[in-house]
Amino acid sequence: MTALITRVDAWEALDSRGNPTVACAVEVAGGQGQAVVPSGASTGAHEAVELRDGGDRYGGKGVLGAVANVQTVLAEAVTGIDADDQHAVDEALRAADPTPGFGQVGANAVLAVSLAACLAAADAERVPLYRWLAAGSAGATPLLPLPMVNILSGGAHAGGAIDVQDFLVVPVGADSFAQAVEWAWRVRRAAADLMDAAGHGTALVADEGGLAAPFASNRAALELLTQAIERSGLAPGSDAAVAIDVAATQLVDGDRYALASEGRSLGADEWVAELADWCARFPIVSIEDPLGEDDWTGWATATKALGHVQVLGDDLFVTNTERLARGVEEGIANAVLVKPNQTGTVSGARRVVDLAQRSGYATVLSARSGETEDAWLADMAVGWRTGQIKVGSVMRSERTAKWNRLLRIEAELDRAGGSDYAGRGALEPAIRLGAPGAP
Ligand code: 2PG
Ligand code: MG
Repeated sequence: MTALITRVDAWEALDSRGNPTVACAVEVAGGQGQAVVPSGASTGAHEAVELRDGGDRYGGKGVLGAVANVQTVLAEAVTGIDADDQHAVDEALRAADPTPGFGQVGANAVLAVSLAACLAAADAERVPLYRWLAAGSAGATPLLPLPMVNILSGGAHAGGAIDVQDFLVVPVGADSFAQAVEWAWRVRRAAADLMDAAGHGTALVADEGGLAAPFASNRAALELLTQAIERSGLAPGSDAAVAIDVAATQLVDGDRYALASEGRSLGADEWVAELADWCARFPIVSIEDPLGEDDWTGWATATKALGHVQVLGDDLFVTNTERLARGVEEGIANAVLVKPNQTGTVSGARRVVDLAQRSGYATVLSARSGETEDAWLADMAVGWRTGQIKVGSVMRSERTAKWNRLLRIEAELDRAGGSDYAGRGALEPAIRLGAPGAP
């Protein structure tokens, strides 16, 4: 079948932080798709360009320019193209703006069209999006991802309450996605109880729905999360483990890393030694962005010292094949965070997943701190078999939209004969790769 693009429309919408963002609808022969793009706060310098208007409107964050670019140059570029061929759609978008990171028209404009076209193609084929996305790889069957769920927030998502940005629970011992969500919920509730008992407020939540408090130290937050796992009746490490996103680009202070909440500043080696000590004391299975986005030397040291756990590159790789290829070549990190808006097209994100999977790097598909009510990210994780997903907390509708979609997919597949859940196995490639003595 063909699904020729007949109409492209765009408008300015709001994301979960209340900032303007680009929304787009694409009509094809026999179907339609609509998408709203997310936006980060702890963004990497090497991400594709987010075009904002400046001026007074919405404090300079308006996206009417990006919307106009969709309505004119991008609509013209893709009209008449077969949306069944995502590569052709994304090539046309690229031809309309060949600058790096879509600097002219804005990657926010480009991603809105790329996603809406993908959704329209699936709609025209009358298949769920995850099946449509899986169809791109020979023999790929849907795989429910292991979730990483935000419990405590700091950094740019919580007014700097603490330095490390995300403290997450990973229900590694759960047998299904639904059980993993219930376990994460239990840990979240236990963490709130412990924080209430310690006199920290829990009514207000951070950008991704995480709890936030001015803990005495980053270690104190790790201690609380580990206690919350125990208090939930789960075994720390085997049932539920811990992941952190340091988002260390935000901590860079010259050639040092500043822990403002602890009043300390550490050199890269000292900082990596501290992280290794955390790994020895707490059931940590994954560390994202332990070093800054351009500190390749520090990253090499970190991979050697911490490579027995998942070492995950977000601001380092920015969903960019060239940067990931350099990481693979130099043995830096062992996993990649994939955020479609860091690269601008569905195909661009897919290429990064493919390169990672070919290279033995684990993949974690991720939402942004500024999210939308869309759920396509859930289908992408299942269809592309990313194995892991990070969406934020188990509350706030922009987060639950993704969890709820995954719960529905699992239930549907179970009714149809059985679902496949990545579970504990999702973390194993990274752990094997990084194990001392591994090739
Ligand atoms: C991250 C994301 C999501 P942001 O750093 O991984 O937690 O945050 O969207 O602000 O970059
Ligand atoms: Mg990150």
